[in-house]
Amino acid sequence: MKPVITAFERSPDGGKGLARDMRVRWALEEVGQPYDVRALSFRQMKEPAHLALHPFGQIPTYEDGDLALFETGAIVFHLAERHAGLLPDDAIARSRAIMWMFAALNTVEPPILEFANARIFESDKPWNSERLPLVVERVRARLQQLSARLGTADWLDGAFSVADLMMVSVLLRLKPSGLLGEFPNLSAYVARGEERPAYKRAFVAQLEAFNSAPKASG
Ligand code: GTB
Repeated sequence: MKPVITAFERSPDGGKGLARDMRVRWALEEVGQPYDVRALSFRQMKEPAHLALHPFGQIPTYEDGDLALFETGAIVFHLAERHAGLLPDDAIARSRAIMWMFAALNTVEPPILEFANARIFESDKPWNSERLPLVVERVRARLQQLSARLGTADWLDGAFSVADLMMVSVLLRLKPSGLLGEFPNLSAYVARGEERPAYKRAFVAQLEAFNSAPKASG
């Protein structure tokens, strides 16, 4: 039996691969694990059957036999532990890769999410024009630090790992804003991630799902 993940029936990003099922798809592709997708409408995400799997009524989830997981970081970490290819063999390098995966989720992503929320949900608020520059500065500061650490390296810590999968996924959310373009080494880093065959397969799969979904979703 193949593992099953959940995803938006029709992602609000229009198939740009920004919803978090993309991170799980990418990890599954990197380790060569075939999977099935259960597509959910917004209504289905809040129904008891899905809430039993995901207490917050969100995607993605991951089911494999007796195991059911929610939280993208936990799912991707689980895949990286169970399969070869996403974590170094050396125990110390492995801990560092896990550290970077947490850094992506806990240190780099929060200001990026705040920025996305400010642009999407707060653009009509009278205080937005004062707040937005502060939020942008917080993102820029994090990018500056990350850019300085990455330097001229291809990946965060040696070979490509789950750390890069997560960090590239987090940074991709910034692509339309132009902020990433201020840091050429980060732009090139993200492009390297997008060039990976596993990323491309995952991207095509989510785009095909978007294109074949019914236009109106309940
Ligand atoms: N911490 C959880 C995790 O990492 O798994 C967060 C999961 C989450 O935010 N899921 C979102 C969701 O289910 C989809 S990915 N939202 C519906 C809800 O909460 O009711 C976040 C997302 C959504 C849309 C875009 N986009 O359109 O660009 C990008 C990212």
